[in-house]
Order: sequence, then C-alpha cells, then structure tokens
Amino acid sequence: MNIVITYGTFDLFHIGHLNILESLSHMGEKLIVGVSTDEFNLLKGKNSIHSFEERSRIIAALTCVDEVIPENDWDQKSSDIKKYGVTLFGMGEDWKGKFDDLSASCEVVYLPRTPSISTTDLKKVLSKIDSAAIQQIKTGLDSVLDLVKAIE
Ligand code: C2G
Repeated sequence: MNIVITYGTFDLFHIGHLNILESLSHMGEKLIVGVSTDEFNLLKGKNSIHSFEERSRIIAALTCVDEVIPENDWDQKSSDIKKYGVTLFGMGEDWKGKFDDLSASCEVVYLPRTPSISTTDLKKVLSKIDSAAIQQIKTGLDSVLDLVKAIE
C-alpha cells in the first residue's frame, strides 16, 4: 500500500493547496497531511488568519485527504514516515531539494506549484480591501461632520 505524506500551513485555503493535495492523493492509496500548528507557524515566521483547528478541519473535509496530523516542528518528518509507513513524501517545488535527506526513508517528490496564487498575495488583497473600506467610511464620516458644522 502506497502511503503519501505532505505538510503545510494551508491558511486561506486556495486552489494551489487543492491542486497539490489532489495530485499527491493520486500517487498512493492513502494521503496524510501534516498541518502546521499555530505555535510552529510562529517558528516559520507565519501568522495565520485561520487557527490550526480551522485549517485542520478544512483539510480533513477534503475527499482526497485520509488523515490529518499536527506538524509541530521541522524534525518530525522522518519519525512520521516510519510511524505511518509512508512510501512517498511530496511537497511543492518551492521546497525543491530541502527534504532530499528523507529519500533514505521513502521516495521524495516536488510537484509544480500552481502559478499566480498564494496565501501571501491573498492577504495583501484582503488588507487593501480593508484599507479601502476604512477610507470610504472615513470619507463618509467627514461629509457628515461637514454637514453638522454647516447646520450649527
Ligand atoms: N502550494 C502550491 N501552489 C501554490 C501555493 C502552495 O503547490 N500556489 C503548495 C506548497 O508548495 C506546499 C503546500 O501547497 O507544498 C502548502 O503550502 P503552504 O501552506 O504555504 O505551506 P508551507 O508554508 O510551505 O509549509 O514542513 C513543511 C512546511 O510546513 C511547509
């Protein structure tokens, strides 16, 4: 039985995440996903919008995912591979070469990333929307204040 494992933050879940999880699920009979905990994310320098619990629920709801485990640190991969009898470890190619050491325990693959989508970009768009909305509210309030002053 081919068992596949991958790891990630999976914040603001998007098509790039789905593409790689579905691709990996087609490479074995079982797909295990290690979702980075909030504490580990801080170590990764990431501050997620969704909590670990929310991100784990979203991943667990996917039909292509069979099991979700917490990713607590960088070093758990080799013990996970042994613990779960993993035959293939896969990540997006932005990690190419970073986990080659695991090839002593299982096959290691790096798959093409989905272009032009990332959680970082989504966060930038969301923050722009926020600031535009705040600006609109401020402009509205300013005109109300002008009106009040004119009436006084
Ligand atoms: N990904 C992708 N295409 C994108 C965005 C992400 O294929 N447009 C892939 C990444 O290559 C990664 C997975 O989706 O394999 C999850 O991405 P992130 O949530 O950004 O995870 P990351 O921060 O890379 O954490 O120990 C490994 C780390 O936990 C990986």
